[in-house]
Amino acid sequence: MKSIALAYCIDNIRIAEEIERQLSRASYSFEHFYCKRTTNDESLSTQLRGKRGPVLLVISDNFLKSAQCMSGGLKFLQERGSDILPVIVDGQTKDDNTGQPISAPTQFDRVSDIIKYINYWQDQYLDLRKQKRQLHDELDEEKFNQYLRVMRDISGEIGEFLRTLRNMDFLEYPDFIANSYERFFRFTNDDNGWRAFRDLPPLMPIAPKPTFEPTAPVETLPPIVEIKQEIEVESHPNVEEPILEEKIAETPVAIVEEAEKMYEPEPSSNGNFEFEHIESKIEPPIEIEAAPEPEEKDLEEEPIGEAQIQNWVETAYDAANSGDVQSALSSLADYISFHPGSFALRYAYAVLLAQYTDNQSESINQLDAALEIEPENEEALLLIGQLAELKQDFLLAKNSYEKLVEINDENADAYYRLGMVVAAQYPDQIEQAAKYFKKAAKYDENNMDATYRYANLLAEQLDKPKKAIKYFEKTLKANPKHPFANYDLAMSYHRMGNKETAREYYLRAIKINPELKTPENDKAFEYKVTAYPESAATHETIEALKQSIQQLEEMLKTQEEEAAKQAEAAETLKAKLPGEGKIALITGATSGIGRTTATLLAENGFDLILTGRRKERLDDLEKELESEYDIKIKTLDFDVRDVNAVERAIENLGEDWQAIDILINNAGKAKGFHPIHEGKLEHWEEMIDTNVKGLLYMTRVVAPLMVKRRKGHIINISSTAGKEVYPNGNVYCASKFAVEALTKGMRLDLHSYNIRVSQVAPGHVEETEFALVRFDGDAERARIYEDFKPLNASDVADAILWAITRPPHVNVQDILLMGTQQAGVTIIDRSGRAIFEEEE
Ligand code: NDP
Ligand code: 8X3
Repeated sequence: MKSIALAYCIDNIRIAEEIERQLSRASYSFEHFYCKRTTNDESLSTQLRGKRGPVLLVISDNFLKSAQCMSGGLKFLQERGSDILPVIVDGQTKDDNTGQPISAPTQFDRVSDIIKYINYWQDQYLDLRKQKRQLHDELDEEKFNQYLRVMRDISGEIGEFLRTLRNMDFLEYPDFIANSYERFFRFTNDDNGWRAFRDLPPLMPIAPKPTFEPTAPVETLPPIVEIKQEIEVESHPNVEEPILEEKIAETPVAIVEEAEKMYEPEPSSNGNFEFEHIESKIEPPIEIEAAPEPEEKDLEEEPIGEAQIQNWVETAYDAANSGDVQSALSSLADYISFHPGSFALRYAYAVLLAQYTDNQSESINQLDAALEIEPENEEALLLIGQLAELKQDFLLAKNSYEKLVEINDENADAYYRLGMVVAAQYPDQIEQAAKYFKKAAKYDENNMDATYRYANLLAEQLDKPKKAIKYFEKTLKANPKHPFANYDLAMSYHRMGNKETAREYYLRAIKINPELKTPENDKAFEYKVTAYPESAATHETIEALKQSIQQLEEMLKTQEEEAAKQAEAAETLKAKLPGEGKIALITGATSGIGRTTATLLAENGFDLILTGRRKERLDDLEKELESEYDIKIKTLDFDVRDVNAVERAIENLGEDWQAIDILINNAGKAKGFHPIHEGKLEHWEEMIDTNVKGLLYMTRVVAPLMVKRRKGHIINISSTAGKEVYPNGNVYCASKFAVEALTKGMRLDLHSYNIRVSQVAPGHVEETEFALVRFDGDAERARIYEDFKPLNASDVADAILWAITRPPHVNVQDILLMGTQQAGVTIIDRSGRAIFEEEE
């Protein structure tokens, strides 16, 4: 019997039973995991946590609206992706008028479908908050808050959940059962099973119809809420209707952010983007009186008694705690208008906003104002960081925590949070994350999670198993029952080739956490179930021996570690980054290939001149790179089509910056996709002016500076479109053919001045705005990379870095690169990108 986990919402049990009835004839046994509509029981993802192997996930409208099904669902999809076969089935609801059961289609392929679910969860969350206020005295506060957090998490994740699902190999139910469940057998890699199953006499399918037979008890509010007066939540078995008409007045940030992510907004007639359709959904927030900004003079205002302020603050907190947030906020706003220079009042105001309104942005604004009064206040900086994390503004969170550790370099909490943010959001800065965890552990000895996370990064990401061992052991010393540390130690020893010790730790690991005992692990650690009969005396001798071996190993380990540390330090001293002392100018650095190249060159020590038209983006990038790398940056915002602007920008650079070593002519674009007789003249002009003339203007001003210094390197970004023409590509292709001709021409004219000229010609590249620009911001048309894996912007950046770091006597003339699934401009294997995502 082959065992499969079958997970579903209880409302769809009929379908689950039908699947089991059919497929159990092919020697499959199904372990059922199901969820109801609330979170009172374990969530589905928790139930499935220890379950290895394939999972058949039946997803329906009911599933997507069930807190218990959805809680932790995104992480589950992301972690177990290829183990899961999602099967999409219709949900069930009841007709509003007749009360009859009807089916509720489960759709998530259009943006509007996704928005529908986001709204649903946002409403659930808001209603619950409202109930919290109404039931203030009768609540089990802690449990309610816990439930509230679950709802908030789901409402923040549902969009991503659906997008992740969309990118998986999901099946609609009819496709799932088609051809004798062929896709199921393919999923389980069981060709023989399928052949045998096809030959069985058919079992009449039972059409899973909508039903209201009580497949699951209809839940009211989660029982965790101990409410004296009963609250009716039920409307039909699937969807909990909001019990309160009046929506809580709050800005549903998640909706806006999700919508922004998914919609490329239509430009309005005046050319500005509008979000009217979204804004119309946003109801006014709890009225927050904007607390006045502090002015210079406020900082010198008459001091007021601390006790008095404390009193006001406490009164406001009391009011808020007893449910009157509105009056707490307005009274604080009043006090602030009389005492705008009081840090304590502003801070309290921000805390109330953070605690009671979920309006993180406004709370952050108020904290910023408070910090103008006390710029080094650690609590305010910490709170900004936390709020920014909630808002998923990780750069702000990181900056705030970094400032905090600048002020207090022993702030363990800030280091820990920095570690968490950097490890999760900045995969290219894992070493830094590890350092933060190390410091967090150093300054807070009780923070064992920091020690464990440090060890984990060392082992998993930084390939330093030996060092990791020390910290895993420290973790174990503090918590001998740690659920994973033994296993991590086993892995680390295994990696280092010390199989004996690895096995010992594995044995301890599975004793504490039996879920870790899998056939694969048994095999890897050569664990045999046979027990050796052992006398007490032998046992003692073995234990004593083990101890002395361990002591010996520890001694050797310390010596080896010292030696490794010294070698590492010497290595760091020696290593010189390839870009040190060199200046690279990149056009089009505000997005896509240019931006990614800027980051890679910064990492490699180049000083950078970054150009583009969008100044704020240049400013942000400058800040980001300067805070990360020890390099100098200059930003220039101009349009490459404007020859005067190009000349002015380079002339005004000053002598030091004019010593440009590398010019990367990257700014460029395609506009439109029409046959020649329908092409738009303005598109043609924009492409020729940017891709050809812009590149020429840049070269015309920078090349003489290189000629004067008799050194330099020009990289032109062409395209496969400059090698082959494709239908409707006419003018864009011509412009890139021109780039190739110009690359060759420049090389002929400049080689005798010791100037290298190269070209990089990529095929399709994602992580850029290229397609969006080509289709005038039409996000739907721009979805051209969904069914194959093109290049990443970083692949092109790698090629550029490689070309500019060859020894001076080598000129790489041309790099043509495409994704593996692309064989020519129009020859693309569009059978899906999953295998590349699994591998990478
Ligand atoms: P993006 O649209 O992401 O980036 C284009 C960059 O060019 C932006 O930084 C933009 O900045 C800048 N730019 C556009 N017009 C001007 C202008 N008039 N003046 C100054 N800067 C300008 O696309 P990519 O990163 O994909 O494109 C980079 C290059 O790569 C282009 O030459 C493109 O033809 C080429 N290419 C792209 C491929 C792809 O599939 N993506 C494949 C092959 C080649 P701002 O708007 O701020 O001015
Ligand atoms: C971009 C690649 O094929 O869209 O230059 O022209 S393509």
